[in-house]
Amino acid sequence: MLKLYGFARVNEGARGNTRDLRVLWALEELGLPYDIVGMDHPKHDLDSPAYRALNPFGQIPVIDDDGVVVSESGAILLYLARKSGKLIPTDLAGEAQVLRWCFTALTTIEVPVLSLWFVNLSGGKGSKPSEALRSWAEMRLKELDGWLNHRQFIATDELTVADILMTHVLDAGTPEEMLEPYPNLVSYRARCTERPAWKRTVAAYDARVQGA
Ligand SMILES: N[C@@H](CCC(=O)N[C@@H](CS)C(=O)NCC(=O)O)C(=O)O
Repeated sequence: MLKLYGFARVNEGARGNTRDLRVLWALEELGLPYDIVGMDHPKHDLDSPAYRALNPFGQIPVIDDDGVVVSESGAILLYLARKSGKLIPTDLAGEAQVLRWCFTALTTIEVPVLSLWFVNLSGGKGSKPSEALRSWAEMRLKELDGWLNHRQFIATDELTVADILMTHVLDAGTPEEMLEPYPNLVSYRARCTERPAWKRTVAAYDARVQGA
């Protein structure tokens, strides 16, 4: 049985936004059976030698699929999609579009948005780096909004794993007021988060994962 290492307890600020949700959502869309190995972050479960052997960076998520160990949410989603032949086209050209937009979500969009969050969190608010980061993030969000004009999903005409990654970056990683000027981003995120699989994922996470 596929094992997913996800949070059982995590600090209250992160609860509800953690990247194991990307994998849980994909598993729910795919209908694959799995067991959750619940990790207690404040108790330093992620620092144990056993967990570091699975992920040298001591981060969530990781899967162990009968000995196939994969970390990195993007790599995990692509593995699950290719394994099940769903949420990704099987032809090379279609697959290339999904790869393209998975990388876009995790590099072109998540990097500036996450860096801005981190600088602000570390007390850099109002400082030059924060302003520069803010315009970098805004520029990318505006460009993404343009791409989503007249598109339902990011990579193809159907939901793919690229949408799960992009939606989670926009939902969990991007401050709400930064999305407001971009109607295509707001409606895209709503279209994806209204899916029953995402709602089931969030309900199960909220019931299981404790805040600290
Ligand atoms: N690039 C990684 C990032 C994983 C990551 O940042 N995980 C966070 C939770 S959302 C974590 O485990 N943080 C705990 C820590 O770094 O101590 C991915 O996409 O999987």
